[in-house]
Amino acid sequence: MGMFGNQCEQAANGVGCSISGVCGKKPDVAALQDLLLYELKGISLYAAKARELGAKDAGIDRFVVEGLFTTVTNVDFDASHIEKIIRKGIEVRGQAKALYEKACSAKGAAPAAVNAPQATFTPAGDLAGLVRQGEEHGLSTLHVNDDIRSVIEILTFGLKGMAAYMDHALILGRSDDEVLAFFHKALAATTDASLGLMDFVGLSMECGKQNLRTMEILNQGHVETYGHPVPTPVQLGTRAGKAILVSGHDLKMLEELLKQTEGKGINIYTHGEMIPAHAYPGLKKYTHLAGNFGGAWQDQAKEFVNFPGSIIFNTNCIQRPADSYKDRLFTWGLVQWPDVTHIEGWDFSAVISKALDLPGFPENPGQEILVGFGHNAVLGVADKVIDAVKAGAIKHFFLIGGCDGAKPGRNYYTEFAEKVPKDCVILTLACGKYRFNKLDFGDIGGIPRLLDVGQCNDAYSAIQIAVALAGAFNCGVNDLPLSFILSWYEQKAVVILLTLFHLGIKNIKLGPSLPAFITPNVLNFLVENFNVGPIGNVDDDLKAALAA
Ligand code: SF3
Repeated sequence: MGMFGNQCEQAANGVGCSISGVCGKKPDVAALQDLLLYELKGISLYAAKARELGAKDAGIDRFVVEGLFTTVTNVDFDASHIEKIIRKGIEVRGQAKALYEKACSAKGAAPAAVNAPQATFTPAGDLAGLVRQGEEHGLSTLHVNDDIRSVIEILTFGLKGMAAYMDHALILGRSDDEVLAFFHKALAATTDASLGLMDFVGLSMECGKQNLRTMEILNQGHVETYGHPVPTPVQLGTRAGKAILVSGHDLKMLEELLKQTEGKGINIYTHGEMIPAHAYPGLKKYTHLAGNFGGAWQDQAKEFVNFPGSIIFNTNCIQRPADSYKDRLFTWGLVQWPDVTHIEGWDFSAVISKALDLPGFPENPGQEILVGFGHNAVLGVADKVIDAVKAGAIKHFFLIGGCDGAKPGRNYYTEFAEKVPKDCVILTLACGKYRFNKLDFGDIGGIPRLLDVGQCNDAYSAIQIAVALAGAFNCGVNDLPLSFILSWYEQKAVVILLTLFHLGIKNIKLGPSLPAFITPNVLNFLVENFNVGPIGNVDDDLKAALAA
């Protein structure tokens, strides 16, 4: 059996999954996701040409964005659902072709032939046939050079990550034409045998740029809908009453659930990447947004057993559910798991009635932790921060963040945070923060030493903080006393890295292991241009960062 998965950090033995995904993905689902990606390229071949002629279609754009997000790690594990998407995709490809042809005829030009097999393939009539097609088209044979293939994978995974953020933005009614055009241009480029290594390097850097814009519109969507996050204590204990747990990244879904549960005696708890929700004025005004339950995504199977209410995932990262809680688990949006009830649309009554049937929690208050240090909050006390740096009270900033995961090497991040000297501030974001966000770091002259910037997409906010600090000190971001200690897991982390590279940010330490899809030559390129390096020993890495 061949390799079918190497796109995330848990790829077996740091190379690739073969028999079954370490994430729980079965070979048939992996093959169908590959076929969906193959089909999306066919759609984008037409959509890119149509856009060159000024023609676009929001439905086609959205299908490609959602299709890409569907193939991100820990999103959709349901073969029959992916089959439905593929069959719909053939209709969408026809619409994209018609759009292109209509645009040509409006200009009085003859449409160019689109002969790439992605634009012409016919899906098999049954699921087994689709799986076989997916296996055939999983690994592109267009380029034989391993380095080119490696950069194409970086670009593809970057596009998948960016699609996740664009999907959230679209749900909030935000969009950007240039970003949508780039999805098509870049997907189409992966089918072009005439392009070489540096073309794909350029496209990968452009992907980083387009993702910065995507995170910006998502940030605008959040802030304009729910207000700027404000520093807010989050309760880790429980409140007496029925309970629903929300996991994922989507704030709009949480808001709808909060509205529909008002006055019903149900408390809503956040899980994983939903914890920053507590800091948004438009969400924290709901008094039944009670607290946060559990840690990062990889602990869900052991923690959800103890959640006495219903549980809903609105984006990744879902894992194989244990039988003990499968019947009270729901999915929404693009997340799907076979035999787990999926909520279509915005009616959460099934989740609510399940929660009402379950015992709920007793009153049991616990620790509180602070969230809500987005750029608006941090820059609101910028004068204090700058004075503290000038006076020598703050010596260095560490951005310790990214995705969490199950590998034992991830203790590095806990140990690193613990060993950061007392005159340094830690910025954190994404689910990697659960490695240390319950520790007491104290403060420096009233400025907390641990500042939780938010979700992974709030890397945008962290970048704004870094840029503002650089402006205040009249230097570049690379000249600031700031070190990036990042953990990666899936494709959203890949695109954030591309964004940091696009911004020219150097000296990033990355772990717990380097991506399986990066060849030694491509790694050398990244080292030479960005001095990116693997995490090593905490004491040595800390010493080197403080000496820089
Ligand atoms: Fe975490 Fe899945 Fe990446 Fe959003 S939630 S950072 S792994």
